[in-house]
Amino acid sequence: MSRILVVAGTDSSGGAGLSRDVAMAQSLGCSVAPVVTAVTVQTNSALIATQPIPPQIIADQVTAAFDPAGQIPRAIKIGMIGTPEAARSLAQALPAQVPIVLDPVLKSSSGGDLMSLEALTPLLPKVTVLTPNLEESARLAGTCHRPQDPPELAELKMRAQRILASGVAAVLIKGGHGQGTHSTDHLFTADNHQMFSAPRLPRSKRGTGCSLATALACALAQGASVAEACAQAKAQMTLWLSNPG
Ligand code: PXL
Repeated sequence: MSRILVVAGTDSSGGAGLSRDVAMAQSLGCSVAPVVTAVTVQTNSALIATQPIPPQIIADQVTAAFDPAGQIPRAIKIGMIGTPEAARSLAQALPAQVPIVLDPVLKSSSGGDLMSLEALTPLLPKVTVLTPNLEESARLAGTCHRPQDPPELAELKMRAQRILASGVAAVLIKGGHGQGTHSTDHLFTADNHQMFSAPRLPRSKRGTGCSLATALACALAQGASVAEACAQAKAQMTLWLSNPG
């Protein structure tokens, strides 16, 4: 069984965050080394409180997870980081050779801010795949987000170029919050663009972003290329969203 490292906040409602990541990884045959960055108090409709974990404790959890006497994680998924200090501490503690999927969760799906753009900056040059939704891609690229007016391909390319300039190796801009009969994710690297499309389902679930990034990390840990991992994770999300519950 492959193992992944999951760096995330907890969500007391169970709808998103670390417990969602663990459930998805286990359903895909991966075990998890969990690194807690923050405890959040949430219901499905509100973010009530956030308590960050001290940066040194975050770094120590990472170091312990890579103890050579244990099973070494083959990929890393990062969700809520919390503070810029936590991000700097993580940037130092994370090993260089293990692929990293970073979901830039700026807002909670229950409402409220989870972290600032500033908290991401130290980690971006280490990231293998960054997975923003449309709104996050606009914020990362410093442009406007208009939910009623989904971006054209040229706009997505411009956002991807700006995001790639921050040092990430690839960016997957997710189309789940867009419009149209299909939900299309766009994978950009410095010299390539690929699309992953699936029929848009008539329902949404909290924790979809967490689950997709975790499914990507599991596929990378199991030896898939970045493009194969995006295709597998998209198929997995369609299955997951089709199931009630
Ligand atoms: O789905 C993004 C996410 C990540 N981490 C925590 C969250 C959420 C969304 O609500 O609460 C802790």
